Amino acid sequence: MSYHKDFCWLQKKKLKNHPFNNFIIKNATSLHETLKKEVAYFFEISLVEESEASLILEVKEESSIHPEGYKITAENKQVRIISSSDKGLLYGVYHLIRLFQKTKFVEEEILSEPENQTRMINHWDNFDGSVERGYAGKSIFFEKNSFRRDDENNELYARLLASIGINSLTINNVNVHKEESYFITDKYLNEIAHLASIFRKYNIKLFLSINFASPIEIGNMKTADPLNEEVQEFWNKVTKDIYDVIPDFGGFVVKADSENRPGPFTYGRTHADGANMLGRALKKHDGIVFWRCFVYNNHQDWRDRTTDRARAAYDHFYELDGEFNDNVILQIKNGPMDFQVREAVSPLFGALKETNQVLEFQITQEYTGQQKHIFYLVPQWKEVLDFDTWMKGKGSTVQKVLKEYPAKQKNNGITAVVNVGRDENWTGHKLAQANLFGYGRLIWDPSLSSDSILEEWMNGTFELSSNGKEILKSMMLNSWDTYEKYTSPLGIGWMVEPGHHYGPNIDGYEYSMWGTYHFSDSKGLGVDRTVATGTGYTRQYHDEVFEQYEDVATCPEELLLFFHHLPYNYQLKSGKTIIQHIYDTHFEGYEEVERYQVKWKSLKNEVDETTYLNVKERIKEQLQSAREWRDQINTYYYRKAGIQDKKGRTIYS
Ligand code: GCW
Repeated sequence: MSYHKDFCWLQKKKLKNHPFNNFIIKNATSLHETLKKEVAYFFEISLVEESEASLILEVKEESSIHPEGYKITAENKQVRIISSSDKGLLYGVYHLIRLFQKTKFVEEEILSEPENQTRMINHWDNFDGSVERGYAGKSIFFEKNSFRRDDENNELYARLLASIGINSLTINNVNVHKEESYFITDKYLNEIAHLASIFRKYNIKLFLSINFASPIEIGNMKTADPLNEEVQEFWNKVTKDIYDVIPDFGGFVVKADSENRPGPFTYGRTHADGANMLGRALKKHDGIVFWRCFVYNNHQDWRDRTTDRARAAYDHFYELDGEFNDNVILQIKNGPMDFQVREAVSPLFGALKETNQVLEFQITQEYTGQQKHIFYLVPQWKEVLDFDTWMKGKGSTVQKVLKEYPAKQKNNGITAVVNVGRDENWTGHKLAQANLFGYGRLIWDPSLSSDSILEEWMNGTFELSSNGKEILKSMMLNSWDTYEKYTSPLGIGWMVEPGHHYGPNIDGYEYSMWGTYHFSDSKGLGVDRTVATGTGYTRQYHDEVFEQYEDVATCPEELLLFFHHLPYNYQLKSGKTIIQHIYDTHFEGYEEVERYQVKWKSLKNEVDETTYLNVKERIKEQLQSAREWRDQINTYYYRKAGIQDKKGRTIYS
C-alpha cells in the first residue's frame, strides 16, 4: 500500500498562530469523534469539559441555521461554532482552519450556509484500476478487479472532500462494465459498506453508478424493461439488500441510452419510465436516482447537416418535464456538447420547471489540457452559474434556477467528474489541486470570486510571498484564456485527437459519427445553429437569449462560431477579421505559455522542490503542445483560406 503524502490544502503547518488552548464539543452525536479528531489534530489542543474553553463547538437544534451551515462568533476570548446539526459544525471547523491559514484572523461574525444541497463528486474509476479520462494515475479505490482497501488514504480523501463541503460521492464509472455490475450484490456489498463507513465519518454519502441492464447482466433475466413487474421486483430486492448493509446509502447514478449503454429505449420506453422504476425501488429507503441527460445520437452521418448534437439533451428531456418522480434528479452537463473549452450553457437549465436537477461539471481536464496544461477551471464554472437563462425574466441565473425549480426540490445541486488518482499529489499536476478545491468552495458559495478561492487555496497549500502569490495568480487566472487562444477559436471546439482527446487534430472528428464538426472549407467555418438558416438549436433558449444568439451581430464573440458559420474575412468588434484573429490568438497563446516558464522559475525558492519540478516539467510539455496547436491550426487555416498573416509571422504552408 502506498499512502499519499500530500495533504493538499489541509496542511497543518500552514496554520498561523491561533489563540486556542483547549476546546469543548456540546451536543454533537454522529460526528462527535470526527470533530474531536480534526480539532485536536489541526490546532493541537485537547478536549476539555469546562465551559470556559477557548473554542466551543455547539449543536443547537432549535437554531434556524441550515443543518449544514454554521455560525462562527468571537467574543470574550472565546470562539464559537454553532450549527443546528453536527454536519454544520464539521464545515465550520474547516472554515476556521481556512481563517488561520490566512495571515491574520479577523474577529467578525460569520454565517455560512450552502447554496446547493447536493454537492457531489463522481469518479469514473473502473474496477481494474484504470480511470476513464483520468490523468493522475490509477484509481485510488480499485486494482485488478478488487478493492484496494487503502483506508488511510481513503480517509485522507474523505477529509479533503469534507473540507470543501462535498456531501455525496460515487466511486465507480458511469460506464458500468460487467464486473462492476455486481457492486450492488452480495459479492461486493461488504466492501462498498466498508468504504461507506469511512466516508460517513465526514458526512459524505456513498452512491453507486449502476448498469441499467443489470436484470439481464447479473439477474439472469431476459429483459430489463422498466415496465416489467419482475424487473421492478429485481430492483426492489437489490435496493433492499443494499440498505440492509448500508442504511444511509445515497442511491444510484445512471448513464442510460448514451454512448452505447443500455437504457429504456431498447424497450420503447421513455427515460421517465426508466428513471421512475429505480426511483420507486429507492423511495422507501429515502434513496435518490441521478439520471444523466447526456443522451445523443453517436452514430450520426457527417453528411447530414440538419442533425445537431447540441440539441439532443433538450430534445430528449424537455417534453418529459413533470413526469419524473420526486426522488429522481436529472443530471445535466453544463454545456450541450461535452465539457469543451468554450461552449454555450445547456438550454435545459431554465427550461425544466417541474424536474429536480443537478448540474454536472468536469474537474478532470479531458478537453482542457489533461492536467499537463495549466487550466484553472473556476472562472469557467462561474460563467455557467451566472449565465442568465431569462426563465423568469432578467436575473434568472443557472444558480437561481437550480435553487428554485421545481418548487419543492430538496436535492438540487451540482456534481462533477473528479480529477484525482493515485499520483503522490493526487491530481498529477500540482496546480490542478486548485480545481478540486475550487469546485467545492464555489458550489458551496457561488458568490465567491475566482480570485478569492484561488487565494484560499494558495494559503492552505503554499507559503508564498505576496509577490509570489501575484505571480501564481496571474498564471492561473488567465489560464483559460491562454488555453483557449492556442486551441480552438471562437467557440468551435473538438479539434482534438480522437479517442484520447489530447493535442490537435483539426479534422480528427470532422468525418466521424460523433456529431462534432466545424465545417471548415475554403470560404469559412463554424456551425450554423440558427433558426433562420441552421439547425434551429438557438430556439431552445428563452426569447432574449435566443435573439442574442440568433443574430450574428449580437452573438457574444467567444461563441460566434458555435452558433454561426462565417467567412474568414468576417470582421470582429476588434476590427480584425476572423482569420487574423485565429493567427493572432494562436501566436499570443503560445507566447503566454513561454512566459509561464519564466514566471514559474521565479517561484523556485518559494515552493518545495517536488512541486517546483512537477510544474516545471508540465509547463515544458504544455509549451511543446501549444506549439503544435499553434502551428497546426494556423497552417490548416492558411491552407484552407489562402490568406496571409498581416504581421508576416511564420506560418508553415
Ligand atoms: O466526455 C465524454 C467522455 C466519455 C464519458 C462520457 C460521459 C464516461 O469522453 O469518456 O464516459 O463523456 O460523460 O458519459
